[in-house]
Amino acid sequence: MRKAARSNSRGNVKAARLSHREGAPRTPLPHPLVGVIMGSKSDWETMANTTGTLERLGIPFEVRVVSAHRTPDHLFAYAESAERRGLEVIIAGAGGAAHLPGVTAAKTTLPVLGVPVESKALKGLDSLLSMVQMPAGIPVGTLAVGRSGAVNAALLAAAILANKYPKVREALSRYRKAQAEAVLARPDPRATV
Ligand code: RP5
Repeated sequence: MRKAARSNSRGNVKAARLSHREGAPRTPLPHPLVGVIMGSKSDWETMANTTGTLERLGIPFEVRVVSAHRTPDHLFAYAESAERRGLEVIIAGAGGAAHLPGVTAAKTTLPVLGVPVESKALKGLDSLLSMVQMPAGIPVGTLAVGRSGAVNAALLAAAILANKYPKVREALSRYRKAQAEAVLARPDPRATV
């Protein structure tokens, strides 16, 4: 599993053609601002794309396995204490009957972003619908299924934090600029280098 997470991280770097130095603020921000949670250790391969992107933007985060159905009391304690502990955004990844983001959102007023993890049985359609179809009153900002959603959850969290932290705004701008330059530098899709 650790090997998969490492190779995912490298994959992101390659895809966005970014280095840590290009994206991250020069002076680190203080305590964790983003809580990255997932329903199972088996979600880590996907969610490593979230933490890898946060790392490249220099955004401090914490990462935990917290299950809505296997450890519901722990989830309640986590969500209830999140704001008090200084978190400003929670990113929750889960698969199948993916109620983790919805239950988390019910227990905190912090913004909760949901990453639908691709499930074996239904390829993540179950995860997606479980998150995106929240009834009116408790929102979950649901991203795409799998790696795209995991990366974009980190970028959306950065956009939320950028309203308050100029360093994050700058890091996000650098990320976008490097991404655009990488595309413009290789206009021929047949090129191998
Ligand atoms: C969900 O069930 C998790 O988020 C995971 O995606 C899925 C399967 O979990 P495991 O059986 O692999 O632990 O709670």
